[in-house]
Amino acid sequence: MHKVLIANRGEIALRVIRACKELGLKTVAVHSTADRELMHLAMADETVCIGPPSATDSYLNIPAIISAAEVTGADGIHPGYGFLAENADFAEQIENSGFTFIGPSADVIRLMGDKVSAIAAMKATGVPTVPGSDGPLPENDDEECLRLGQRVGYPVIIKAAGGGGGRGMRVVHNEADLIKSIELTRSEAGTAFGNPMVYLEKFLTNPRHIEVQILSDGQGHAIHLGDRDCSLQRRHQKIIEEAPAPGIDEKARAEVQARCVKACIDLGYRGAGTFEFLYEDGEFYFIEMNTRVQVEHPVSEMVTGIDIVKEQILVASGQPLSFTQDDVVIRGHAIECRINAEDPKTFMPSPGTVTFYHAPGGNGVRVDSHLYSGYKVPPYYDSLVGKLITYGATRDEALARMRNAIDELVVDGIKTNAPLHRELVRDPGFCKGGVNIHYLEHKLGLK
Ligand code: MV4
Repeated sequence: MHKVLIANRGEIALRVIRACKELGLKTVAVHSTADRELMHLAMADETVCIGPPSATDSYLNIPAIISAAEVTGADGIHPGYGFLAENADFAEQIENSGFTFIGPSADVIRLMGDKVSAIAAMKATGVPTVPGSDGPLPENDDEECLRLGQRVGYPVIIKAAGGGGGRGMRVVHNEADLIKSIELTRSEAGTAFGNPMVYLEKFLTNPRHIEVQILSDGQGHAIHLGDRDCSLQRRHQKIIEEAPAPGIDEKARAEVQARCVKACIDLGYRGAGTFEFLYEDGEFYFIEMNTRVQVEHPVSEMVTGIDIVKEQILVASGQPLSFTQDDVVIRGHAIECRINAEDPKTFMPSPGTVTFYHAPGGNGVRVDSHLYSGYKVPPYYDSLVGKLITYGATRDEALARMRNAIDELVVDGIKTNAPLHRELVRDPGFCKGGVNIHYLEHKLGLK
């Protein structure tokens, strides 16, 4: 691979271009007409405008992106996260056009995109799953659905096979509501995902959201980079993540990490990936796999010293992993605060011009952000404008550094959620560690 096209924008485009430059690779930045002022365009060897502000016509426009690769002679395409990162057709068209998709094969993306097939694959390889229907619910067989509900025990959750990330699901508290909930979820799923298939799981009432980061070369070598706790969230938007997850049962942790590595080998997985679990009463339950680099990947990089984006590029270019599990040591603790351009009280987006920007610094502080003084945050895309990551020998040290860092951050001209972070990193519950997925919504009075 010699030239990488970055099919994304914002902080992740900047993150990818930095990795490419470290590896001595040429870069192509593609952008919409609303994104001419993005910082990484100035760092790229070439830039190509691929369409108007609407993401549908630019960052989601597959022919425009492949054409940009053709005219610039790029040979690799990095999708970042969001947009086309988990679109199997995109990966397939890239490979069929003779380029390298920096990610897993289209087949694996498709397998994991369908949550029913993903869960079946995990069961087959020995990754622990949530007790449930283990397959799609039958259409027109209410008796069988009621039997399944009874066997699993209430409450249950109905999920769409085509959903994920919190889309297309419904909790059912008793038998009387089961059939109509299934039909509602099925009908919504057909409309939203073009796939009416639904499945059933036991509903875990107070779980934590723990995920395992893996790297795999598709040549028989796979490793894990430990876990992350992403429980602090609001409406399925993560706010703070950390690595390693605090207070996890060590036996269960070692077991689930080993199962994830085995799954990568069994799947022939190539690239970076994340196994998402619910963790309750000392046990892990697989819910989904993400086949992309994630927003929160830096906390795993900080505690392992491994550059996940560089490794993605290296394994995509056919190189075997250059280190083994024994080389991976989880050392210290890292915390990430997502900085969003939004009102800290209403969570409404707050685009506009950043009149002054000052990034924090100091020992163990990392800032992944495309902000600069004078940058205008466009209203068309996700409101994430940066990530503040701190590292420490202990969780308390990482937290103390985060309190300083978030206090030092200055973003004038737009509203950001920094005031919320300043409160959260001093919240006794969060500081203690191990809060569940409902903690933030309860604290905000949403539940
Ligand atoms: C669940 C669950 C409880 N029990 N599945 C939400 C996002 C999607 N990835 C899966 N989700 C959940 N699945 C069972 N069987 C609770 C959630 C859930 C959740 C999960 C992770 C992080 C935040 C969440 C917020 C609400 C619900």
